[in-house]
Amino acid sequence: MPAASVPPPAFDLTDEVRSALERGRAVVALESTIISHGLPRPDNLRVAREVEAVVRSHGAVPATIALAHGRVRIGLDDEALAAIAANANVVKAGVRDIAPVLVGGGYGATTVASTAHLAALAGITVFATGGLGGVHREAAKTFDESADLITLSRVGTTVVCAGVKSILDVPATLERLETLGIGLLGFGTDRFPGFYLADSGLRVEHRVETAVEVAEVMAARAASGTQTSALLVLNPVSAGEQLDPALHDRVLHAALDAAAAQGIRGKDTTPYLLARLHDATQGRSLAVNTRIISANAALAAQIAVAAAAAR
Ligand code: PSU
Ligand code: MN
Repeated sequence: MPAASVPPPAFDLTDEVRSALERGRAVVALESTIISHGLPRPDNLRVAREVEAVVRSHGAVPATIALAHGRVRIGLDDEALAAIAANANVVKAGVRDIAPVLVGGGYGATTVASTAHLAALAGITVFATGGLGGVHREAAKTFDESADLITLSRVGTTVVCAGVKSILDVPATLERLETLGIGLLGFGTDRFPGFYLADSGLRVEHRVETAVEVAEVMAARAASGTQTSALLVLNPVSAGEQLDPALHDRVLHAALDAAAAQGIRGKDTTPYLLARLHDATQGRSLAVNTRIISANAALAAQIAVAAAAAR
């Protein structure tokens, strides 16, 4: 569906994104928390630019989403992208943070949740990221469950990801995805991907092989009125490119212990753990993370092109 609705008044779409949406062309939403909080400087700016280039090279228009100077920006120019990447004061903005950050007038980087929310309002149906937030380990005690999950139960966006971050309790997250009615499609796999790892050890029921099949499922969701919650397209890193599982387990446990010892909590938890992993693996987890994001951006662009052709 092209943008049937007019975006709310605080939205600024770039001319390129607006024109693509008006013509029913392929657009891919991209989040900005991954740039500001998920990846270390200065690699983050390079990756953000590369991911936009990957989307373009597959025939779609990238729309990186962020908050800047009181406006919701759908599509960023290079100046805004560089500011989000360089500025240490950028707020990690979930859905509930959007309004206060707009009033504050500074920069806000949107998470999976707030990006999916804003993309849907702008009329963008396909979104690419690395790994989703979910249920944290020890959540039974801390109640730490990412707001990504509840938001994805409320918007019909198709989200291409490598599963949920492996720092989480993956089986518990899968149960919550089922409860919340969030759709899962394995892309060329029957296994739920493990973010840095090709396989989390869990199964996915539905599998597709091509972007055209994903577009068919999107159309069937619209036709059956089941587009009220998100569709996750699960795109695993290959076994050859994954982080060594033994290394992954070792550094993750050290990072979890360090987070507990330092009393890290709330929305600082995920950026802290990712940064510890990037340090402890001498950048190997960063390389895998970067590869995941690029591969997901490429697939999201192909899906957006197939969905646009089907309209
Ligand atoms: N995936 C990544 N890197 C990230 C994130 C996801 O590869 O930095 C971010 C996303 O923005 C996601 C957020 O929405 O982490 C989840 O944070 P929390 O667990 O605090 O909800
Ligand atoms: Mn949390």
